[in-house]
Amino acid sequence: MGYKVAVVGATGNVGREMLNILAERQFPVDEIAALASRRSLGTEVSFGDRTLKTQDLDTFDFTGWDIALFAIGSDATKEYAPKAAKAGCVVIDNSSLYRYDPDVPLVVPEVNADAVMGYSRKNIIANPNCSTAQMVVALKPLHDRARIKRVVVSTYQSVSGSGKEAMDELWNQTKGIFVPGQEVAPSVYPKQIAFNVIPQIDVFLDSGETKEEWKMVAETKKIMDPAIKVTATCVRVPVFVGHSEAVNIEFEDFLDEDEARDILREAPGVMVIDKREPGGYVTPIECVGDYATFVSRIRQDSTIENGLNLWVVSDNLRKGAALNAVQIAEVLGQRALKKG
Ligand code: 2RA
Repeated sequence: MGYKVAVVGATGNVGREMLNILAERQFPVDEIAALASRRSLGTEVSFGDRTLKTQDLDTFDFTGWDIALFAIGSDATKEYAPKAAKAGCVVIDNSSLYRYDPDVPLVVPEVNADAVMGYSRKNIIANPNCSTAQMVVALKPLHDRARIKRVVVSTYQSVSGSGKEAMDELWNQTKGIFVPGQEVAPSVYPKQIAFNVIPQIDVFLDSGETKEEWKMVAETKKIMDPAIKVTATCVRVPVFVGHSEAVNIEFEDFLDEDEARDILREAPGVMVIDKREPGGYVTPIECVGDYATFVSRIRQDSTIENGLNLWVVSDNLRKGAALNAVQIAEVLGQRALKKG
């Protein structure tokens, strides 16, 4: 016996990946519903070798459904997630709406799987932001060994994190640069993204940091340890899929780079590719479609007493969103919503 699973926002980048990953990992599904807004109604999406027609989220009745994976914006989530949760369906939400709610667990299964059980407070579990998810997968095993005091992270985030329109903007702007008269002005982004980098992701806050940077701080604390200090600079780069991060870590205790490499090799969800030769590291193109968080360039930071540098790369639509949500559903199934 399996689960009745709804994917909300099934026509978006993340919703489609959720359906792919549920099928790939053979999540025990008895019934599947692909839900979308009225404007995408009837659009077909793939689920393994099946094709599903999207149904109207607005009129869908969640009664009797076990799990809903939400991949829509915060405003729509605010309207529909409480309806689903009230109907007894556990919501796993990819928006930022519930991430900082003390009554909603924020979960990365490799890091804090036990927190899933807090779902029962509101029938909602939050999925973290993509840039946080891959970072904490790499940080947790190192924190367990040497206690992290402070993290300085710079991100290089792909345009798929902003949705399909942003991917089109990068594609069309790139083509337009070579074809006179077909230049494409920035519309999703505040500046040209083709052949450029933009040091702004999400809105600016009064502190001067952007909301994406603030999310990395707040979410790392909630998922891993409130004592860890994080400072982030988040940058959009002209890459379609795959977020990269240069991470500098200061520990309480000394951690040798070779020991760190060994720890990361054994860590769940991590793949170490770290040869000190040209190309002996992972770039975003190589991580597309993969489940792992790749760690490369592991090396001592000799400017501080107990410091390490890492290069961390992952498929932002997978570990950063859809895969993490399906992994949460798997833990929920094993620990709480047992079937058959
Ligand atoms: C981004 N953080 O990459 C977003 C996606 N969740 O813009």
